[in-house]
Amino acid sequence: MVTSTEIHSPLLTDEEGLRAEVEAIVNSTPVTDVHTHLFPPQFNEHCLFGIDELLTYHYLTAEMFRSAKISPERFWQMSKLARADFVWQTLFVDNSPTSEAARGVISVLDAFGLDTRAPDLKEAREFFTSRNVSAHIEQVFDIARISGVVMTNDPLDETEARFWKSGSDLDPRFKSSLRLDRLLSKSFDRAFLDEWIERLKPLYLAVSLPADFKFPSDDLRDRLLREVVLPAAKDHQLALTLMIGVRRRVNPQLREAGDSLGRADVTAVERLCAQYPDVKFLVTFLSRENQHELCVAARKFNNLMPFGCWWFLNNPSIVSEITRERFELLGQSFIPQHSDARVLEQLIYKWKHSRQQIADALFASYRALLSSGRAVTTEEISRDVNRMFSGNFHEWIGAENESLEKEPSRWT
Ligand code: FIX
Ligand code: ZN
Repeated sequence: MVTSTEIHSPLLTDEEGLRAEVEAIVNSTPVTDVHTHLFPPQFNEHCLFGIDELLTYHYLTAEMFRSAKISPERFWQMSKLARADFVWQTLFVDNSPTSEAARGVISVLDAFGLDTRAPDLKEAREFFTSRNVSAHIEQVFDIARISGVVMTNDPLDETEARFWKSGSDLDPRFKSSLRLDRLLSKSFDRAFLDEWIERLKPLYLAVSLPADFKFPSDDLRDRLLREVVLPAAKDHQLALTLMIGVRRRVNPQLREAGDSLGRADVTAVERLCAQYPDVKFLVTFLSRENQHELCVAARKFNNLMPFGCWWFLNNPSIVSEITRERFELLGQSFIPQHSDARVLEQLIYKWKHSRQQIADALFASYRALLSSGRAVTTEEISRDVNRMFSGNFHEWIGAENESLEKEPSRWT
């Protein structure tokens, strides 16, 4: 029987009406993009946008080598514009762009009314170079319905360090996160980390870890995590983001397109969560095989927040599977997606495509609930989507009690 003790809006008992409502809410709710590699113009060469950057994205480089007869040496000798032309010719003219990354470029061109079957890049180049960067960022955020993006900030990067040390104000649409990968491969002390936390005011600390990551372990990274990073996370009340399962440069000739993945050991995360109950962990795994174990670990530790369908998992069929699995095991206590965008306009396609899968999976959950005897209301759908698209993250970064309209201190 369909009942409700407190009805604010009508119960959605008709499947077609329910589907329409879920799609409308998922498509219009602003999202906080919790992990990207985007930067505002103040970061000079790190601020990437436009068709040449879109086409030379490492996802597409890897795919191009499968369809063109060109050696990596020759490809890397070409200028960026020539590489973009080559990728367009190979993947979009000589072949149909059906891969997720290639279809993504089509979604971007379509969003701006550009010719998706163009024989060359003339029109697209003219369009993107004519844009005012700040207005363009605004428009992209608007189309993708993004309320803010979190950057990946490496204190050892010279361009970044120049910006942070200049004391300039950060573009408020971009938030910082302190990335520890390079630091953890060297050595650093607590004073150094505290200084960078003070400078960046990051929303969280983050590290990507290899598929063979173990905790505990007998190495420098383990010592630094235990002695420096985890105590700092606790003292500053900063969540620690773990992105686990990457195998870097399995084919070094492909450069940044040469990274792969491996199945990792989820018990390492369970031990971290158990030993550091005062630290909140945001965790994603790169291997599809780890996803179910991650959900089960999250059921055991409420300081663990699964997030995103990372990199090789960001394909509609896999996003659909993982999201449904998470609904079934975790309710709405997870962050369904992040974009990992490196090029501004990727926000458009990554979020458009993800929202489609999230809406389908959420509709399927509510339909199952309906068939068990409980209907949902529009208000409840909005509450659930808001929780997943921003609430869970704001809780993890300690901003959950502050109204976003009032621009909370850490979030702004
Ligand atoms: O380590 C990371 O943050 C990864 O997301 C990147 O290194 C990777 O190259 C990427 O862009 C995946 O989407
Ligand atoms: Zn990333």
